[in-house]
Amino acid sequence: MRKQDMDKRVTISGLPETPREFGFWMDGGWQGARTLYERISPAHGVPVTRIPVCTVDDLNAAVAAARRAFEDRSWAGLSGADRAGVLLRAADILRQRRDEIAYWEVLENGKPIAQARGEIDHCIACFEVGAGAARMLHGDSFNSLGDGLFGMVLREPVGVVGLITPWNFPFLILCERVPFILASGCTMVVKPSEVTSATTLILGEILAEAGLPKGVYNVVTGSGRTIGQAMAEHPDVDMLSFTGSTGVGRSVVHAAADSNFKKLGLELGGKNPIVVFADADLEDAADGAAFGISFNTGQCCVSSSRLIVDRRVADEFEALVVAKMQKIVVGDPLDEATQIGAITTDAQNATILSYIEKGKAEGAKILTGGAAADLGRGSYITPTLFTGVTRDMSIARDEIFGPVLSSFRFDTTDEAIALANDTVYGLAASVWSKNIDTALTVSRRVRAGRFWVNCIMAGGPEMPLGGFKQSGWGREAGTYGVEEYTQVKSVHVEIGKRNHWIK
Ligand code: TXE
Repeated sequence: MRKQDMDKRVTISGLPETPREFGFWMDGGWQGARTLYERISPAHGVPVTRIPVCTVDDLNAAVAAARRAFEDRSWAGLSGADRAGVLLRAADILRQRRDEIAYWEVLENGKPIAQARGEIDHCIACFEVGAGAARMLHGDSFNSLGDGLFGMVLREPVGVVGLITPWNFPFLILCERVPFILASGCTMVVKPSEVTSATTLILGEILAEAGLPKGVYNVVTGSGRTIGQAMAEHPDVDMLSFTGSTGVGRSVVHAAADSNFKKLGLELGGKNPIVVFADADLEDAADGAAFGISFNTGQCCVSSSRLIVDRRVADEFEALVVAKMQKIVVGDPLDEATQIGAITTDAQNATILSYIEKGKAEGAKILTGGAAADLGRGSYITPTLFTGVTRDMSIARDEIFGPVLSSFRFDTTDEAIALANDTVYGLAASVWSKNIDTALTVSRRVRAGRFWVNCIMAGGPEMPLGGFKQSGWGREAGTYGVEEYTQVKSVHVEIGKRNHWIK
């Protein structure tokens, strides 16, 4: 059976009888691979997908396809309106295939099905916003250079983009980038995480059906160490967008420097503060704090993992957070009622548990959680709140990437801001206060790329995302995201007769 036919026949409830087998996606079609990697559902312990282990030759072929598609102008040469048309058709197809894509996200990642569907809705919005941005992309002009000279600033697509994505939001992080890269006129090769590749591959089929010319979107699956590294070193990749760990981000920077100085976009780790003042609506803030660290089992780059709370209400507030955390439904991600599902990989599970042990050993006190939840199969960790955390502890400094919240106390606004900024990261932050002066002061002085006032993880793809400090370079999504994948060219036009240099 052809893979395309298999797509139409998947059941989207219960566990698959046999793992779904994929090819990799190149030049507008499925490609066979010699070796396959079998992904086991982290929640259910059964094989769910079989994904190609591509070779560096496969990568080279995909980059060549993306290069051909860029140079032949089949995409970059279209009007913004035509590019928008493809993106809008893709949004429609995503709407039709929403449940199917959500299902494979659940099986490979372990996230709850209801959450996964919500993420696909966000992805649809990304394509719609990308379509608008494609039509509105424009440069600038300088009518101020005198009567004899006119200046234009053109925005041109960077060229062939490499995109390396992680496993925590396989489809959402992909869709926060792909429509904006496409809107710019670039072509691309994607390398998803080896453990969550299915939906990135499915997107190839969707984009082809939407009318994307062949070679514009290619997916090469396999390990970071081989395919990811080769992509970062590739001399014919013009730009690389990497989302993942700070350590690999650093190696990608070296690889870019040692190859062709490719332009880089980096979204790396975070240790994001949530600052709660005594005048906040404490019930709302407690819900926000419990949600901010537990959503996606804390495996979010923007998880609010440091609670910085006004000492006057700290005991009361921590008790509210504990009550909220204890009500969170931890369970099988295919169950509609589940709020947090399985930890995505064994390695991540071990990392989170080791940080819980470090927190205890360093003298912090657990108010709730702090243990694995035994559901018979899969790895689950209950939402955890540590109090009595000091700045030097590893649970205060390191990105844990799990449902583990560390609580600190402050007496003054300046102290709260200093605590919030006491991290090498700067991805996101949140402040809770009903005092506009306080909320604005904290928003302006905390160094983070995304900020939420009396809310958390709110927003849409219209708004840019990205980090300050060691959380990364550049911005994704919205018009800022499209511009990131362009470079500007200054065009100078002389008007009238030249004033000769040689008289
Ligand atoms: O990330 P990796 P891992 C953080 C989080 C987590 C830690 C480790 O703290 O605990 O990173 O997760 C590809 N050259 N974040 O090990 O390895 C890899 O195949 C090029 C935060 O899974 O960075 C995958 O596609 N690419 C983060 C992607 O990089 C390489 C999301 C991310 O994997 C490569 C994920 C190499 N040498 C983890 N090695 C966020 N910002 O949201 C691996 N990759």
